[in-house]
Amino acid sequence: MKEVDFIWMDGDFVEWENAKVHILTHALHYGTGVFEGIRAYKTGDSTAVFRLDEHMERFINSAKIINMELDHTKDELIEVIDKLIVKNDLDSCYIRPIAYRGYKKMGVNPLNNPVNISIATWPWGEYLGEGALKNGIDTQTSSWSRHHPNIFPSKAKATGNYLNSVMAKMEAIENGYVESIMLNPQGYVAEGTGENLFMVRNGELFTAPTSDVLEGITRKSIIEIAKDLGYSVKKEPITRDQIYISDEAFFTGTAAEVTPIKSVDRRIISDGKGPVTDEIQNVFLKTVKGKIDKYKKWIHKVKK
Ligand code: PPE
Repeated sequence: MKEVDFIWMDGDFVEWENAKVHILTHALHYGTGVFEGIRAYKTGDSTAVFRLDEHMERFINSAKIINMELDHTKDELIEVIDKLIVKNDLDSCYIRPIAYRGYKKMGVNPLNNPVNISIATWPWGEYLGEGALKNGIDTQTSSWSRHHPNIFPSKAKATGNYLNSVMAKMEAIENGYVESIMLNPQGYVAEGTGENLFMVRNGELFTAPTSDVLEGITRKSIIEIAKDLGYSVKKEPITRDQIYISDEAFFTGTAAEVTPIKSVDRRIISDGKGPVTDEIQNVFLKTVKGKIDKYKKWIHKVKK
């Protein structure tokens, strides 16, 4: 990965190579952390962070779900992000806030351990491989199911939840695919290991209801963009074979942006990128760079 100069840890800007934690950090053993993934894009003379407020809102909500009280407010954390981008001299980057139960006591009970917090930034290119945005990717249906909501707090972007994604991701790669599509415990399509999913059939868009998936901020943006473009968007259970016979399908996420799905379980979906995906990807990539007036409300300009 591309290293930069500083990572912010519990109030201090620490040099990248010194941003370390104790081996008995609670979160390392028990998955007791929450994180966010945010992207900043270069726009003309400044840096634009996409939907920063919503990401930090979700961060705080994730912490609430797993019973962690943060000793920094949303506004304080936003100020840190501004400073960190400037200090690291970045004009486009990925931003990773993480809050976690730190070192004090061992054992499952986290309540006596401190809550630590850190923010890192680094340049991050195409998440699903070079050319993925243009050419699309090959996917499989995972043999691992997505979370049942009463097994994991699936609305929290919690570190522990991600072992499920890690298993499905490794399975995809070992089988020669780029990404897995995960089904919910009832067998309906939920999401990718780090993305939400849309399919297009007969000019209409479909995506899983939020009950089954992470409430993706890109997903929400795409729904608004698609509706503004005149498409109907249905949030309803989708079966894997509906995707096999869809006209187009694509993943959305902060890291993945809008990545076309070329095939699922070796059924070709579209020859790379269909026209609807193309149109939506185009508008999205302009939106995040602050080039569309209507969506400038989603842009936070970094204060230098
Ligand atoms: N589902 C999952 C499981 C998920 O992890 C993400 C984001 C999304 C949907 C899309 O959410 P949003 O970014 O708000 O549109 N995954 C993040 C982490 C990726 C990683 O490998 O780390 C991301 O895209 O930043």
